[in-house]
Amino acid sequence: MPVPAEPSIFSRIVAREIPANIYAETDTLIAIADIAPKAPVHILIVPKSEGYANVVELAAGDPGLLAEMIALAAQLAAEHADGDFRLVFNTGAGAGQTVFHVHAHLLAGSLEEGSLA
Ligand code: D5M
Repeated sequence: MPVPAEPSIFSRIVAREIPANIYAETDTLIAIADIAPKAPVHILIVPKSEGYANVVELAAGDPGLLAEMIALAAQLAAEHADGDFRLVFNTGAGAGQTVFHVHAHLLAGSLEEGSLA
């Protein structure tokens, strides 16, 4: 699969080239605070590998890694909120995706109707 010419903002965070508030890190994933939170708990769950631009590509290419993302979301929602959560995968520029390195928005903590990332 093609490798992007420039590292994404998330790859630069994984490489510690730019700072982030890191909630969790595994061999395959990093979880960071979103820079512009839309909910009391707003964490981005990101594969360290930059190989997949969006969740559709990830689901087709590495469904196990997608399952790891969901399991980490549940863990973080239990640790930082009441365990209930919303996961948002913006997919495509028309849907608001701005970083084309697949990531899940974990939203939790007293969510209101319509509080989407
Ligand atoms: O979501 C991309 C998200 O990434 C958006 O909510 C802002 C967030 N972002 C961008 N730069 C940073 C840094 N440096 N730290 C933390 N969060 C960041 P999308 O679904 O692509 O619109």
